[in-house]
Amino acid sequence: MQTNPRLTLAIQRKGRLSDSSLSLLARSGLRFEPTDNALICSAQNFPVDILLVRDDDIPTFVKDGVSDLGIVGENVLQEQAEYTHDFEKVKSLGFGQCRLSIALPTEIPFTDIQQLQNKRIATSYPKILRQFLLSQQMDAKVISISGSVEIAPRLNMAEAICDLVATGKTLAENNLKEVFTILESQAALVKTSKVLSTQKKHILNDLLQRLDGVLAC
Ligand code: PRT
Ligand code: ZN
Repeated sequence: MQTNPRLTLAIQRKGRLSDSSLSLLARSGLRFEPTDNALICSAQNFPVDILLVRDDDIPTFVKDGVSDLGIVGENVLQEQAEYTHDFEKVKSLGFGQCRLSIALPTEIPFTDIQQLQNKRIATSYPKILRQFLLSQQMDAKVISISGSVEIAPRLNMAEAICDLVATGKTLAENNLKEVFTILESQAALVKTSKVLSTQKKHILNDLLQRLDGVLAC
């Protein structure tokens, strides 16, 4: 017996992009009821299954074709850049805006990014930071930590940090100042590069039309 195909879309289960991702889908007319611990949730009125996962895993799911689509920050996509030929960015979605910036302790005067030459920079985005340093022909020691990067200068682990900034409140609270933006980011819809069946392509086109309608408002 042949079952009707359904598109899969991976979104962040719990975090900064979750509510806006669910809201975008709801405003696009999809009806679904995610429960607290559910990892998958089927739209009741549209052939889409929503996978609720950690944001860092979304590029892998989409790359492997486990999920046809994903909604994830461009910062995460870029950090996992080896996958770029395995998925296509369909569109930016206008939420989850932030920037990846270099920040210094407030008391350190900033003149030029070159002053970080041979210094230590703590970050959760080692790949993007290394690419940036290379583009500036700079050498600096990249200290890779997975969270609470803002604490590194106070612990004398690093002279600077490279982290996501939205309002700048967290930096200020930690006596840090933003001095240089490396990357502007927002949430994006990505699609697997694996070939979709004709039926799935139809579902995708329908979904994209709905999303475009909402995003145009
Ligand atoms: O559990 P999971 O792995 O899914 O979530 P996560 O903890 O890795 O990610 P999460 O929910 O923190 O962020 C998901 C995505 O939201 C990021 O990848 C970005 O694309 C986007 N985003 C937008 C942000 C921010 N704004 C943001 N402000 N991600 C993180 N922050 C953090 C930042 O790291 C810093 O600690 O918020 C702090 C700074 O915020 P401000 O407003 O004080 O400047
Ligand atoms: Zn994450």
